[in-house]
Amino acid sequence: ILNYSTPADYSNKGWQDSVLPIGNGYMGMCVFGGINKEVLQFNEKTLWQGGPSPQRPNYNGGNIEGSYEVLKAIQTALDAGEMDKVGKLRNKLVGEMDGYGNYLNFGEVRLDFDFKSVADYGRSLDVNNAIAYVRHQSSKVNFCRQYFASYPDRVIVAKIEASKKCLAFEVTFDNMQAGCDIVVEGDSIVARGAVGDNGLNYYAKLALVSDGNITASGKKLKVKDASYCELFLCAATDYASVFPTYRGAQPQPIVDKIVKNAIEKGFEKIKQDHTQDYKSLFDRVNFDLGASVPTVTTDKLIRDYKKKQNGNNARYYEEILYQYGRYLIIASSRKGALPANLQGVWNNSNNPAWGCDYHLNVNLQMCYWHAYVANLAETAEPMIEYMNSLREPGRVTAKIYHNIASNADTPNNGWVCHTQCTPFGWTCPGWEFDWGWSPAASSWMMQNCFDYYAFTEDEKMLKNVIYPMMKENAEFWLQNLIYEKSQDRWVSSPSYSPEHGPISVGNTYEQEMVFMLFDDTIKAAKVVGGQEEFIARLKEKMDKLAPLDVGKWGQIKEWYEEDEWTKDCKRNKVAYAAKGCQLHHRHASHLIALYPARHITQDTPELFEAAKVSLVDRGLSGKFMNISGWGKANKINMWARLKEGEQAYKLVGALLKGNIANNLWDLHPPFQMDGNCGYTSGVSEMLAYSDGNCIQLLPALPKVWNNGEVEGICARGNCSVNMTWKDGKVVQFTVFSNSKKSALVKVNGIEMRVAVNELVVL
Ligand code: FUC
Repeated sequence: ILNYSTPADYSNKGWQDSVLPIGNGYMGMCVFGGINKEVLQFNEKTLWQGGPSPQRPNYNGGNIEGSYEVLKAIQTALDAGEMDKVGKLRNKLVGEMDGYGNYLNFGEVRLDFDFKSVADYGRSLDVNNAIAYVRHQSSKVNFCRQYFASYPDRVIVAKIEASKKCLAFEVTFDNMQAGCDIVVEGDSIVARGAVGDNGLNYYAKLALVSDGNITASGKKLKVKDASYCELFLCAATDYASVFPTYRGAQPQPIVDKIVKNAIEKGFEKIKQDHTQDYKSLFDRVNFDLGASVPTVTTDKLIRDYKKKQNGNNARYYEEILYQYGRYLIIASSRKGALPANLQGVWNNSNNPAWGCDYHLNVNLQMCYWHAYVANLAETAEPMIEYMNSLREPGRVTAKIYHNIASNADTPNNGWVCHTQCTPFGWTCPGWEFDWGWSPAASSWMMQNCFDYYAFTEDEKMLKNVIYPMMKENAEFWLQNLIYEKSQDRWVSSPSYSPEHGPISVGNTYEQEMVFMLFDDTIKAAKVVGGQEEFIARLKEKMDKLAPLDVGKWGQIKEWYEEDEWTKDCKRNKVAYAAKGCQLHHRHASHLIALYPARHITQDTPELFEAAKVSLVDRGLSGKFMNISGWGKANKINMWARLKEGEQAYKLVGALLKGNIANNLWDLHPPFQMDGNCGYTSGVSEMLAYSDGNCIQLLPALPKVWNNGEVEGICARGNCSVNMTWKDGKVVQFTVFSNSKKSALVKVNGIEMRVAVNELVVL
């Protein structure tokens, strides 16, 4: 439980640092907990500007016709080493800016009270039940507000109670979109309008149920002489994930029905179903480092950790942040809705950082890294469906930028998307080459999708959804790779290591992404069956992708040319800087073969050692503390894969000290949910490593976590694990599976085959 003794400040900073977020995948709400002025800022996932619009009759997902010619010209110039020409052309290989749009703030529900005095104020978020509370006493009366977002009933629910029948407040919608029409209808307030930029119709309804008096006053409802008041909120738009119009049913009838049903069902039953639904996911994992619930508030817990990283409260903070990553994805990613964006579902701005979009050069991937290991595979389904929805627009990009056309004869001839995507089928590169060009980003996402199968072994999902999109993405690459004679490799050209230059041919990131895609696609193809010819085509190119190479100073090269910049087997800072490389860059894209892929393991000792060199090079110094939250979370996962518990733990400390807000949101800054999810996946990786063959227990346990237990973390191959450890050694464990008879486990340095569903005591 997250606890606070003061309300969140009603400001941008207060929103980011202190609000309590709740959500049901469709909608999110941020509770400020103000005493006389309670603000409940809310979102609905589809309320976006951008995309198709009467103002943009030629909307084409940002793709710029004629771009293939630019691609060819850049490839030719790169081949000829004409870097000046490449420099002039690179920013022509881009997509539009107009129509990209961004995620919007829906608005606020505002409650105005008139308390003359306040005592015993407390605000909390019960992560075990996904309910937020605000409690206080005023004039000897106890007041309690509770808030939750129900997925089964698709409503956000609030209940305000008083210990005497004296509850009085006013309620209205506030700070809505420009032009929003707010009307009181009986005991409800409705808000409707259309987004100025694209005409997207939206509608929200807030209904009140109370034992007191409810009266209308302009755009407000006034509640008086009540002992309780329940509020039911639902909002929607006419967005639909349908290419190319992206419009569907009008929201009003849907919302009206949801709210009517909620009122009929009643608060208690909705709460019961909500708790049951939430706990059916959340309760699957228990992570216990032996800490008991601290007496201090959560903000103090965080402050104290900065000074002292040992003791009960430090362990508690590490435990709860682990579960918080699970809480956030359950609240922001449920089947039927769009996947979690950069901020999950929560956004208080109409101009949020990076549009609060789907960023595919690490962020969306990271938001879902913990989904499988932390036993929440269902929450990944919206991400898989979303990626599947990008196939159609992704074919347009494949055609316009890469000359890979799908038509009646070859309907699934290849799809691709680049760094950033929106709900409106935006798959083209960004409007600047250096961050915007990233065809391999689409393939990186395929790893997230294939892992769904690797963990769950759900063949139906693999055959029907995952394999077809992987295959078509691989089909894209079979045609998009070019043969580079001097390297004797099939390469991606041009290539750019995410946000970290220089522009080159066949860099490690792009090559590895394609290699990983082909490798996983072959595995998937074998399960699906009858794909021999396709497998042979993949293998032929795969043999000459050669993604990984060890450079002169013992590192995993990020760029093929790196040896040329190296002198005396040392990283030449000057030469690297001259190429535009930054020391301690937050991305570690050349190490994706280590995590999330598994092409660098202890079975490849030379690469394994080189990965350590590269990761150290990315920094563990004081300076390094300044990098983004997700950058640190990324490296927890990587150090865990290198079986270096102490190094991984340094990053845990750096993240928890430097990038976690009072409400436990990860701060890039600003708030980005990837760092929360990446932390949870990183801790899971420290506790268990699986490759589908063997499950290694405690591969990277730091000393401070010498005693503990975990229940329900998942392993590839449809297994989950419970284990207890003492003094750094596993003392008992069970591997659970409903489809296997036995499992190979590496525990305390020994490999053993054990029967599943049986307790093994060591
Ligand atoms: C990537 C990162 C940035 C930021 C953005 C949303 O481009 O390099 O740091 O997280 O995504």
